[in-house]
Amino acid sequence: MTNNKNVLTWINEMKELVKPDQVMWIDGSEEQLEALRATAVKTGEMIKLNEELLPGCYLHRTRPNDVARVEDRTFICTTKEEDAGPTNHWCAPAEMYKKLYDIARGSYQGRTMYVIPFSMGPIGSPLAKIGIEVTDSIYVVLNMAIMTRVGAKVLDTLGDSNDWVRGFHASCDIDPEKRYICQFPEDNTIISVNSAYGGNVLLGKKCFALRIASYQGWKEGWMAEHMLILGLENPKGEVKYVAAAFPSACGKTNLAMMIPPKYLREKGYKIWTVGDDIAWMRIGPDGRLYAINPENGFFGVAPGTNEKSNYNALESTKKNTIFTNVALNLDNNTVWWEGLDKNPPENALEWKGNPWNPSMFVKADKSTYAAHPNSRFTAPAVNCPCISSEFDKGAGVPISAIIFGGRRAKCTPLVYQSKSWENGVFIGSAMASETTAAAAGAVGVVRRDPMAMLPFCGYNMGDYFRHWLEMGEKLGDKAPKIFNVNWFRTDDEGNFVWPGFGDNMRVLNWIIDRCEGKADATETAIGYVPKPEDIDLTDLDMDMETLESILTVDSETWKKEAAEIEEHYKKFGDKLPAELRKQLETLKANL
Ligand code: OXD
Ligand code: MN
Repeated sequence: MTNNKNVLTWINEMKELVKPDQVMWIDGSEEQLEALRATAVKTGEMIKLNEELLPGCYLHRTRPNDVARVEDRTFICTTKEEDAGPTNHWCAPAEMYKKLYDIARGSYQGRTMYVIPFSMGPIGSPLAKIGIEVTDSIYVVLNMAIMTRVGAKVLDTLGDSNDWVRGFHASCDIDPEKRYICQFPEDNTIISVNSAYGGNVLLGKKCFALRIASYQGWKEGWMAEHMLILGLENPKGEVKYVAAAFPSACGKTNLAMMIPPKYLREKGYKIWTVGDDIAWMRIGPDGRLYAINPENGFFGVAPGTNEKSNYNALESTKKNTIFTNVALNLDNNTVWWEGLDKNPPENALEWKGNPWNPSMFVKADKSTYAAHPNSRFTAPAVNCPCISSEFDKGAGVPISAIIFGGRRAKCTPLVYQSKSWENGVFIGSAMASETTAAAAGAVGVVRRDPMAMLPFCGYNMGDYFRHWLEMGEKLGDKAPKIFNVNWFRTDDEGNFVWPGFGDNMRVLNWIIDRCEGKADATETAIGYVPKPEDIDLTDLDMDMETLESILTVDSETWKKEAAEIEEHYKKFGDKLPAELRKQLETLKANL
């Protein structure tokens, strides 16, 4: 499929190392993918679901010890430890290559080596990048064929160039003790061994599109961010785009595909989804910041997804989707997960494949759930009813606003605008979210997750902050405005005050109006906060006092917050840009 010498040399090296029985190049044709689906069904790797109710859909189960990303086994392997920084696990490249090659040596014997050429971003887009993943898993091939653009066209576009990312995956024995997810940013290389779970093995996603790409962006002057991208259309038909970063469990996919409240829909407001997880952003010819979604599908968390919480995501999963670790309804050969509807199947297999019925469910005990809490759907983006017409164009969309957010019961107001780009970078660098009962460990503990990139930044986070500041200098007055939102403020009884979901559109409208100089705000110590009357509450059962209660900035709470940020900053040492320290000092003085 290619004469590219660098590609052929590397594939040969990998072949010599793992000794497959045969090599299959993924050409992207439907015939080849269909044959692979048939093979996977035959071997039991995938279960074909009801063709009438879920056409083209399959169920896959991972090993019970292989159900999530493994941050403690994820490494950034740079020559100098300092370049990986204080927030990443580091190992010297030579040592890690040796360890991984020793683990993977000969491990494809009796198996097929699949070679997947893939493009992150529309093929040929000036913002896109190419990778080649080698794997011994059909599940990986079929997921990559949904999540990225794969096939011969990618190699045609690559030509003789050596600008591509090497991704090597070996399932080995799925041994958690020998599981490693390693990025070698200086070599454009990723190696993942002993896992078969999506986030660890779909190497285009977190490994390339965030860890490797963030490093490339630092070196090449662009940005790879853990952000959704959405377009907000007003009744005049004008679309404004925003990019938003949230840590996990804060509703990123829901916001990306939100349905506006009825009164706004009737006026003609619409939301268009460009991406739900990753944004690659570059300065365009007009000096503005343009973003593409490098992915081609959604790798979404299934539990909690339903017609109300996210109609568009659910619709996206109704055809040509791979489900992982959800329950199988044996009566009609469809899938189910907690929170899908109120009709759990009476006759089912839970995510591990054991018999299950609703009487076995104990809410407090996750081990009784039918679907794994991190069970997933891999759905083609084209299935999404609100996919943006810009999604596939490759030119990128101009970003008017960047939004940071987290889950904070008390501290952070519903929304506020930073005072400048620098101040916005400060806000992003101090971003935090409270742990929930959904995860093991103490509830309400604040975890700092700068720009939601803590597990995904492929280099020293101090340098990453500096890169953000430099991008702002280049963008000058064309820079997007930076905001922070918090949908999770609670009242004295601990109930969420803001309704969230589609009603978040009310906040987005204020954000867009601020970008256009059309909305008012009050200047506070932390930034510009809307006056209660600036947020449209039409048709919402909420009074001004209640709204005001989640817009307040309490000095005492924020003094504690500033002290915590100071502590958080200590780990970056000399790498912390002086501008950010100055921002912190200014905040303290303002308070
Ligand atoms: C994540 C994901 O873990 O998108 O952030 O899967
Ligand atoms: Mn993510």
